[in-house]
Amino acid sequence: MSPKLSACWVALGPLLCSCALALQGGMLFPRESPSREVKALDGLWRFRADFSENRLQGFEQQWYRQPLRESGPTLDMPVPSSFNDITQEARLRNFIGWVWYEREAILPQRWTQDSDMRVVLRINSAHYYAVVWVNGIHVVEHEGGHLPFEADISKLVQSGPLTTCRVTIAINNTLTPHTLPPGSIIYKADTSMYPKGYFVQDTNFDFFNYAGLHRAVVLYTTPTTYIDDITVTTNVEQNIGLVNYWISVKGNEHFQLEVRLLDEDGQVVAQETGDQGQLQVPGANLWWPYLMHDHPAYLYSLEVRMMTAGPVSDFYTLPVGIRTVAVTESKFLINGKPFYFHGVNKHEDSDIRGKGFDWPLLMKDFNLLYWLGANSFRTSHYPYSEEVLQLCDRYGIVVIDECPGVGIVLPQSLGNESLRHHLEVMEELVRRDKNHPAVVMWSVANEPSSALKPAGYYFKTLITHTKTLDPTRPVTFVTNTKYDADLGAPYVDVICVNSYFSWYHDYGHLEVIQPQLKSQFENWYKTHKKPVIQSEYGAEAIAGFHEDPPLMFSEEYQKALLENYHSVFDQKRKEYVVGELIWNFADFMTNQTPTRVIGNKKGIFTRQRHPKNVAFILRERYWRIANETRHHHSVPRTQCLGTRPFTF
Ligand code: BDP
Repeated sequence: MSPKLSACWVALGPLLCSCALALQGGMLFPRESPSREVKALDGLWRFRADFSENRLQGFEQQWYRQPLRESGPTLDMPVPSSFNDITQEARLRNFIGWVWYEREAILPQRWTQDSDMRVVLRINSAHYYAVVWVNGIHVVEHEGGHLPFEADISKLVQSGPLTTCRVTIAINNTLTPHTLPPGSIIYKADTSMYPKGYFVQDTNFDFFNYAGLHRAVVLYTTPTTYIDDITVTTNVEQNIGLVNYWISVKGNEHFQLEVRLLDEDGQVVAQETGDQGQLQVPGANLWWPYLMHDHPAYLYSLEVRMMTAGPVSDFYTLPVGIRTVAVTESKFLINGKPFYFHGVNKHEDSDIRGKGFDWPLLMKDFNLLYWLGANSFRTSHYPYSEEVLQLCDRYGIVVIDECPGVGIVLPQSLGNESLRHHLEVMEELVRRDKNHPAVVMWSVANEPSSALKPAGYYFKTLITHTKTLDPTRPVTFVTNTKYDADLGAPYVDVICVNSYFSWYHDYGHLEVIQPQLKSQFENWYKTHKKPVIQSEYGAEAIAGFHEDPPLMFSEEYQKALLENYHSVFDQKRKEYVVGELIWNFADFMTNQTPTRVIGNKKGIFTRQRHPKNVAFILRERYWRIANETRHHHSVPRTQCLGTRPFTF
C-alpha cells in the first residue's frame, strides 16, 4: 500500500492523494456479447470495519495477504448495499475510516488458461476511496464514490493453476476539504466533554454519507485486442438522422471495424467500416422524451464488430438514440421543439440498503415517475448508477447529470487541488455517460458558497472545461437564490436555481412566495438572458400530519406551498422558465440534526414510496402540462413499462 496513504490517515487529513490513477481508456458498460462474458460478484462478502484507534490496523497487519477471516472475525455483508444500516451496531452505522470487503470468485477454466482473453475486475461504485487487491496483490485504487473503475487482472489469474481468485477491497468513507463532496474531520479534544480520541465527520450537504460497495462488482472478459471505447454523437439534417461514431481499439494496431445500425425490429438501417465515420438514417425515428411523442425513447442498436488478422474478434452493442439538444435565449429544445422539464430531484436512497443498488426499488421508482407524468430528473447530487441511465434511455426520462460537487463551502475546497479533482470527476462522468440520449445537460455543482474569493475562477474553469469535454450538451451550475447570482451564471447555458421561500425564511408565510419567486425569475433573466429552471423547491411534510389552516410540516402546508409556486411557474413558463423539478421525489436519510426528523421529509413520496397528498397534486399538474404541450390529443394515463426489447 502506498505509504502516503497511511501517513495521511494518521492525521485523518488529506489521505486522498494522487495515488488513484486518472482516466485510462474507455469505460464501456460490461455487456455480454459473443466475445465477452460477465460474471457478477453480487451476494454476501466477508466484511470487517477497522475500529483500531488509527484505523490502520488492516494495513499494518496486511489483511489483504490472507483470507480476511484469518486476521479476525468477519461479518457477512451484502453487495451491493451500504454497510451502515445492515447490522444493529450503532458504531458501524456511524463508522468513519477503513472497512474491508472480501470474497472469492470461481473462474471458468478457460478464463485462466486462454491467454487471448482479458479478465477485468470492475467496481461500479465504492464510496469513497478504494484500494483493491487480487490474491493479495495490489491492482488498483480509486477516489470518488459514484463512478466506476477497473483493473485488468489477466496476468494475475492466468499465472498459476488457481481457478479462484480472492478479491479484497478496502474502502474509506472519510471526506476531506479536497474530496467531492467535501467534508472535514473535527477532533474534540476536551476530555471533560468527549471520550479520548473523539472525532466526527463534518459535512455541508444534506444527505447521509452512506458508504460501502454501492453497486455491482463484476468480472468480465474481452479478447486481448478489444473495443476499448465508443463515442457517439447524433444530429438531424432534413429528416436524415446522423450518427457520428469514434471507436478506440486497444491491444493491436492491425484490425478492421464493421459498424451496423439496427432499428428496433432488428433491420440494418446503415453500415460503415473504420474507426470513425457517420451513419445516415433517412426518415430516422428520433429519440423523444416520455409524453412528448407517441413512440418515445426510440433506440437503435449500434453493433460494433472488430476483427484482427488472426482468429480474434470482439463485439459490442451500444443502444443509440438519435436526438438533438439546443438552448436559445429562452428555450430548451429537444429535436428542435421546446422541452419543459416537469420532473423531480432524486437521491439514491432507501431503507436498509442506504445507497445500495436494488432492481425492485429502481423499477418502482420508474413506475412512479410514469404514474406522476414526470418527464425528467436531476441526479442530485452525484452520478447515479448506469442502470438508472439505461432505463432513462429506454423510457424517455430526460436527465440532468450532476457530479458530486455539493457542499462546497470551505475556502480550501476552492483551491487547485480541489479543482484538479473536480475536473477529473467531470472527465470520468462524461466518459461514462456521454452516449446516453437521456442525458441532455451536465451539472457541475450544487449550491457552492459564492462568498469565497477563488470561487469565480474555480467555476469558470470548471464550466468551460466541461464544455470542451462535451461540446454537444449544455452545461449548468445549480445556485440558490440566497447566494450571489453571478458566480457561474455568465458561463453556463441554462440557469438552475433552487429556492425555499416560506420554508427556510418567512416561516409559515405562504403569501411571500409569489412576489419572491417572481422577483427571483425576473432578476435572473434580466441579468443573464438565459433559460431558467427551478431546480429545487419544496417543503417538508411528515406523512399523516394534517393541519388546516396549513402549518409547517403538515401535508396541507406542503400542498399550499407548491400551489403558490405553480401559479408563478404558469406565468413564467410562457416566457423563459423551462422547467420545474420538485425537491424531492422521496423522503431520504440525512445526518442527525434538530432540523431533520429521521431524514429529510420533503419527499412527495415517503422513503417507502407511499404517496403523500401532494403527489396527486403534482400528478394532475404534470399530466395537464404534458397534454398542453402535445397539442393534438391527450395522453392516456395508463402507461406500461417494459413492453419493448431491451439489452443490458
Ligand atoms: C437545498 C439542497 C438540498 C437539500 C435541500 C433541503 O440543494 O440538497 O436537501 O436544500 O434543505 O438547498 O431540503
